Amino acid sequence: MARPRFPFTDLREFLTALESDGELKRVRVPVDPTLEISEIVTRTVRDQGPALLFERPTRGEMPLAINIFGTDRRMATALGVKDFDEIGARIGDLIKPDLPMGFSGMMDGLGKVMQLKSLPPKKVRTAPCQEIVLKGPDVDLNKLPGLVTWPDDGGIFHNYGLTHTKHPETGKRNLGLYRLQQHSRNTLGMHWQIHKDSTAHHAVAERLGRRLPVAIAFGCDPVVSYSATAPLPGDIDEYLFAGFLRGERVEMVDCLTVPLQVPARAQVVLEGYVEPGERHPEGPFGDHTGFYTPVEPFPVLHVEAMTMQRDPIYHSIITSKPPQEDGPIGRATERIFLPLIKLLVPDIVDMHMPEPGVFHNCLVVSIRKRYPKHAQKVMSAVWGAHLLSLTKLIVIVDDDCDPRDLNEVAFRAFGNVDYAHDLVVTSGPVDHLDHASYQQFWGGKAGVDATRKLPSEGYHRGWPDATVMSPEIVAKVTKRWKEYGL
Ligand SMILES: [Mn+2]
Repeated sequence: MARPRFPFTDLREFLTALESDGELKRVRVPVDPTLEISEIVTRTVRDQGPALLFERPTRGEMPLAINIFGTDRRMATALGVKDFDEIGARIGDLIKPDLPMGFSGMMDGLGKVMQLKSLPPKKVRTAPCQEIVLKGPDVDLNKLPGLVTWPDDGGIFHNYGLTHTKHPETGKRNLGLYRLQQHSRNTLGMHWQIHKDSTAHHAVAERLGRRLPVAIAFGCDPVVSYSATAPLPGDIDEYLFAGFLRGERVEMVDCLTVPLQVPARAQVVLEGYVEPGERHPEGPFGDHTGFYTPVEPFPVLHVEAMTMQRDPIYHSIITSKPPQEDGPIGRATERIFLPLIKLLVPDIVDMHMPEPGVFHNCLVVSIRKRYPKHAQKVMSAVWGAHLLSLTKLIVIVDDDCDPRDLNEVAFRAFGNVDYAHDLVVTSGPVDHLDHASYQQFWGGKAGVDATRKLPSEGYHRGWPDATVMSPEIVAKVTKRWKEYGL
């Protein structure tokens, strides 16, 4: 069989492509989804190893695919590019013509990109994801090989369930990725963190005193699975974004018991509702922060229907202290969204979230400094920008520093700073999962201005020149290198 090509129609095609690239290995012996798979995947990710298909998990009734995005190369294959910057450039080119400014500019810009390349989902009437239908008492989440990832986790979790909701008033759809704790054979904990789009939908439903319909899809085509993680502004449809990335429309089908649509070629779909006011303790769960997040009350999904393909494959992901599979996902997002962030903050030349910073803990930004306190202006802009606002530490460097070269960044951040002048300390919202802030949801933030300082900033000593060897000598030594006998 020929290797399937991008855009992949479903998870199975992507796995076939990975297998023919030598990027997928099958594990044929029985393996325990409680902890054993977690340890295997963590080691595999650390070694930049292949995607894994566990053919015989000892819980559930189907094989489990994992680590499918575990290297930058596989993530790029999933998105049909060699380099993530290709997508950023496509977005950048489309919005350049009329240079919108500011936050609304970015939203308009992104909206325009999506409309210019408008590839909305295509509705189909029959779908592989509904080949098998289980309703009411036949629903059993134990058919899925949900994982226990860490020894003190509160139970079984489903970590790659693509969650579909609609805003109860505007009808706008959201696709998001939230961990799901299996409370019983037909209920799940919805870990809707405070800053997330589905959380907002749920809040509106509760205000109206209405049930919120929810549909969760497991094992979608890799672009849709990636799009669920993308930090899109709340009113931008993830499926329009997925269509733009795929270059082809996503086929969707009506759910059987809720007024929502799901990808027709999903492997497994759960349909149900969240009752207003209902909460159940959720957690603990070992998250990507590298720590257990504490038990908190979260909404509960009552699953009323479970549909699936005839021979489904379940998809999941492991979260832990980096390196982990969300690293490549985050790096793709960083490159894809850079042109949009530049629209919002045009001063940014380049930026990078170092992996040990777990996304929100550290952002390095390079700028071409033009006026006094320019670095401080950029810090304020970042702290005001959509989900970047959750960033705790911002390091600003000059544009002759590559933000991905962490040794060079550290050299500047350690050496170019007078802490009485170049440190900004403030407070603001922090990630729901942040454990260091003294209270939940907000805390202290710092900005380090590691740029060269100007006389107009009160620095009158004359910034020293960096020691750089003259090019003639570099050339001479290169030429004579063998003569030295070194
Ligand atoms: Mn969204």
